[in-house]
Amino acid sequence: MNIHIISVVPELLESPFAHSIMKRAADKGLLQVTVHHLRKWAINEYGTIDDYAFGGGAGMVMMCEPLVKAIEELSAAAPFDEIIFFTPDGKRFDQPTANELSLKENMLFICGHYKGIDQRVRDHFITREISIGDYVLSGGELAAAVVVDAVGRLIPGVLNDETSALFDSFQDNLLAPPVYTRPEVFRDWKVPDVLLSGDHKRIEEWRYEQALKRTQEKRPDLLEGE
Ligand code: 6GU
Repeated sequence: MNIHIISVVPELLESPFAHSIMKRAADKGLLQVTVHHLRKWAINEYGTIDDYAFGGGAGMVMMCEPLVKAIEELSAAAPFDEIIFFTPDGKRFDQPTANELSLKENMLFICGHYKGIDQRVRDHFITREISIGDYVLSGGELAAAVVVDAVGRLIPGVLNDETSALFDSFQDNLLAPPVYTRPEVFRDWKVPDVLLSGDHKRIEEWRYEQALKRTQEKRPDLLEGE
């Protein structure tokens, strides 16, 4: 999978993909993330990429020309399956969306800043608008990093044990059950007996009950659609 990201603060996108599972995905050739600085397509030698909003009001708007030039130049190399704009007024990102995006080959992510981007870019080029939650970030970069991580780990071969993504919280609308590791007793807190029983059927039943209980307690909204 190829993901291109257009940003005015590309430094924010250096570290998130350089470690751990995202690094392994890159090293294995399964996920390539390329970050482009929007200034490269600035309208003048001063690096201008934004301007005042027509109609007035505080805040700058990212201009059509740099964005459209960037989109057209990058699309010419290989057409994009999706051109996604990160914005707090987008559709809330969730696991089904991550699953869907994990099937794409070539995507372009555009990170907004300031008061957003000229609406004409949204109208004519953007295939999907994503928000990562109901709060405002200072730019789309951290949101884009969240989506790259959530999507990247679903690409077959990225996780060591491919089944492990199947048991993630949310994949079945349930939160994951509690987990424990050695020692069996820490202070006087003991690991539940069933997990030490070696009885895999009982263990699976226990895990399912716990997942259900946790979901009822913490996120009853996840069960309501059932
Ligand atoms: Cl995608 N962008 C910004 N700026 N703020 C957000 C967001 C995105 N998602 C939630 N808040």
